Amino acid sequence: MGTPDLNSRDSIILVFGRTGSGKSTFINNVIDPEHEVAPTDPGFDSCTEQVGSYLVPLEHPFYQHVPKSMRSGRLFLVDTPGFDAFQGNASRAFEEVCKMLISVNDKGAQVGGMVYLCRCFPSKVGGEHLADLRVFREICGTAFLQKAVLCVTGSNLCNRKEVIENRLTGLRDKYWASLIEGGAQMKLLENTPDSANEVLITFAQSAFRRDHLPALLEQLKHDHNPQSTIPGKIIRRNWIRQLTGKTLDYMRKLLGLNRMFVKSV
Ligand SMILES: Nc1nc2c(ncn2[C@@H]2O[C@H](COP(=O)(O)OP(=O)(O)OP(=O)(O)O)[C@@H](O)[C@H]2O)c(=O)[nH]1
Ligand SMILES: [Mg+2]
Repeated sequence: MGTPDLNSRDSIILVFGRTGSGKSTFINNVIDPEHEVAPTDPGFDSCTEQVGSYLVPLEHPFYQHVPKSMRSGRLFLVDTPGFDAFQGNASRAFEEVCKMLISVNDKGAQVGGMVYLCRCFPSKVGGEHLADLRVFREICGTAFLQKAVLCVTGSNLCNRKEVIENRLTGLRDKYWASLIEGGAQMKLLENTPDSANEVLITFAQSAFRRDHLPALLEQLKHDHNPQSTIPGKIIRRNWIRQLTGKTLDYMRKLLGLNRMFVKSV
């Protein structure tokens, strides 16, 4: 698993989102709903630990929607680990994504689009969510937003329509507003093949068109070092912030224990 064997007619769509947002589930629903080609997990820990690419089968209805002149290429979906997932390894996951982008570019293939998944019901939209969104924004840049689809997953966890509407409005009008103004589309993604295929077909007209490059790839073309790119720097900064927070927590606990020990002697 890793970078697919691409030729210049092929295209990839990258799937991003925080851990547990449903990236691998989306890919399974498109590629093969009967078999779990991309591993998923309902537990608390992050599941996907490496970037993986999956060929959308050539008999998939997606290709029928691609303009005839571009229909000779193949489409791959790229599953990514959530950049929030493994603290220390977030930079490693990002490096893998960069390596794949460089290889796609070297082979003359296309980055046909990006999907960003977000759960409808995070407890609150906190700092980590915003940091993740910022990384996605920087990966896309401005022009490439036209090839981005923002998806809300997990809406079936609530059966009150007005609550779901309220969450969607919050994302549309506040947190995702600038991305949508820039050209990104927003979709409700259910955990079904029909819904996943509908999202995929959104890309049919543009996935093989040679127009915009993601901002991250533009940066990598000048400097292959992922850590020199803007999203690379943000991921690293977030990791240092998390590590500092954890160290401080640990020291606080240690000091608390020491006080208890002093009191008891
Ligand atoms: N209710 C509900 N559950 C979902 C949905 N999408 C995914 N899930 C469940 O959420 C869990 C996590 O989904 P994954 O597809 O593994 O999430 P991921 O984004 O790939 O997670 P990482 O690999 O850890 O980054 C699985 O148990 C899925 O069955 C959805 O739309 N609705
Ligand atoms: Mg996964």
